[in-house]
Amino acid sequence: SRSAADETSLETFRNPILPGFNPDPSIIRVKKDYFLTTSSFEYTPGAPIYHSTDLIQWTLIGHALTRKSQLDIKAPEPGGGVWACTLRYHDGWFYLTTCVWDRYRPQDSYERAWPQGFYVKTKDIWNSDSWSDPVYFDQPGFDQDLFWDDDGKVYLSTTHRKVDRDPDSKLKDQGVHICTIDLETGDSASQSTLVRESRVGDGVAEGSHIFKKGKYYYLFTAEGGTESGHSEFCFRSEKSPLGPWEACPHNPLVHNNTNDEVQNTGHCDFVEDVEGHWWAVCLAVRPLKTETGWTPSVFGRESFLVPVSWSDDEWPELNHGRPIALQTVAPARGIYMYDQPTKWSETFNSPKLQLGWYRKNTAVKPDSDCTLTARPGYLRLYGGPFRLNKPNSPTALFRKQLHRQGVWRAKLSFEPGSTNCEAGTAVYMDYFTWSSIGVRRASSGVRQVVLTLAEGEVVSADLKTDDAEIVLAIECQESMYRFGFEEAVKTDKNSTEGGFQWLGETSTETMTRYPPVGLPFTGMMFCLYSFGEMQRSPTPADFAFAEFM
Ligand code: 6LW
Repeated sequence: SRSAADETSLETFRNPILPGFNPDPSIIRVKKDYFLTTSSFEYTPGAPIYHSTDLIQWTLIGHALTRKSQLDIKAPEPGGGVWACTLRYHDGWFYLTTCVWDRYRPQDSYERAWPQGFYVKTKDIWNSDSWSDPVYFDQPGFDQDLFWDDDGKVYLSTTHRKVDRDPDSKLKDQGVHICTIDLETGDSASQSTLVRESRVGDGVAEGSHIFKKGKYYYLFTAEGGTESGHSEFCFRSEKSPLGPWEACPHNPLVHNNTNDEVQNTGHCDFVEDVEGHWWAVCLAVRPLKTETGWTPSVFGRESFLVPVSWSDDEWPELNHGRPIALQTVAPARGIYMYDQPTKWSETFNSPKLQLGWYRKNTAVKPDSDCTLTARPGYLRLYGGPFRLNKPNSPTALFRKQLHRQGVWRAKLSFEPGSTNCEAGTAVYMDYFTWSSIGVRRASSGVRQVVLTLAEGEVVSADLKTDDAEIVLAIECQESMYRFGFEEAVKTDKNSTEGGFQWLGETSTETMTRYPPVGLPFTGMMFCLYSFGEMQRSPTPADFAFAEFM
C-alpha cells in the first residue's frame, strides 16, 4: 500500500463527488469497479447504487431496495425511512445493510420506536431486481455495519441506546454495539457489547465501520451529531473486533468548523484504490454564506471524497489533516477536473423512466397511478387522494436538485375535472415545506395556474383556454426559487401567443426551514404531481417533458 504523503505529484478535484442529497456514503471496490450507496430516507426505490471506475465520476446504476417485500414505508416523519446503508462484498456476494424508521420522536428520543436492521444480498449488483428479500437482525439499532474476519466470523455493529442508560444523563447515551452473527439467519451468535460511547456533542457514537489492515482491526465512528459538531473518530485493536480498542492520538480525524465553506463533515467509509492509494468518503454540507450568517444548503448532506494516508505507526490521516474543502488536493492519478453535467431532460418517449425518479414512501398503487403507456410520449398521472402536505404517498415523481442555478421546467396537459384537484410541479423539501405551481379549476369554472408558496401565500392567474398545454417553470437561484408559466395557445399551425409570466418567488431559507417533527435529513427535490383532495382526480395529468437546463 502506498501513502499519499509519499507522493510528489498532486492534483486537484472538485467536491462533492455526489451532489444533491446523498448522505452517509458507504463504498467498496471490486477489482476495477467502485460502488457506493447513500441514505434514501422516505424515498423509494431505496438505497441507490452508484458506480465509478475513477472515484470521481459516478453514475447511478440502480437501487438495492425496489420491492415492497424489501421496503414498505408507510407514513414516515421527514427524515424517516432508510438510514445509512453499509455496502460490502464478500465471497462473490454484495451485501447491503440498513434499517428503516417509520416514526420517531427526537423530542423524546429514548422512547423511539427502534428499528431492527437487516441485510439484502445479490451476486449481480448491476441488476436491481436481483437483490434478495431482507434477512433481519435480532438486534435493534441504526447504522448497521458487517465485518468478515479471517476466521470466518461475521461481526454486526450498530448504534442503539445503552442497555443500562443512566436516566438522569443529559446525553443520548447511544453507542456502538458489536456482536457476532449467524449470517444465514441474521441472529446474534454472541452477546452484544458496547464498544464505543461518546462524550462529544449529544453523546452519540454512530456510523460505525470496521475493517482489518495489516495486523490491526480499525473501528471508525461518527460522533458529535450530524450537524456542526460532526466529526470522525478512529480506534484500533490488535486482538479482536470486540476490542480492547485504542484511540487514535489525532482524533477526531476530520472536523470542519462553522466558518468553513464545507461543514458538518463526518460519517466516513474507506476504500483502497487499484493503485494502492487509500480514500475516505464522508458526508458534508456546503451552506450558503449570506450577510447575516449561513443558510442551510438546499442539497442537505452530500457525499465527499478525501485522500487518506497512513503514518509509520499505522494510523490514518484524512485529507492531510486539513479541513475538507470544495477543491481537494490528492495524489495525481490523471483525473481531469470533472464537472457534473448540469443539463438534464426526459421526454417520456421510452417505455421506462430514467433512473433517479423517486416516489415518496412506498407507493400504494404505483402501477395504476403512474404510467408511460396510456398516452404514448407522455407521463400520465392519475392523481390520488393526497396532496403534498400529507405524510402519505402522493401521486408524484421526485428528482433530486443537483445544481444551485438553472431552470426546472415541465410541460403539462391537464383539464381539471373538478375544483379540488390539481396537477403541476413543485420544489419539495418535506411534507411541511414545499412550493408548487399547478393547474386548477376555480369555482367560477375558469382554468387557472395556482402558485402555492411554502410561506402559505397563494397566487393565481386565469388561463385563456381549457385545454392548451402549459409550461411550468421553477427558476433556481442561489438564494431563491421563482415560479412562472406559459400557456401554449395556438394562433396558427406554427406559433403560440401568450408569453411567459412569473407568478412569485420564495427564498431558499424558507425552503430549508427545520421541520416541526422529524429531522432535516434529506435535500431539495423537484416533483411532478397530481392529486384530488381526499378523492381521486377524475381526469389524468399528462406531462410531455421535464428538464433542468
Ligand atoms: C445516520 C446517522 C445520523 O444514519 O443520521 O445523526 C442518520 N446521525 O449516522 C441519517 O443520515
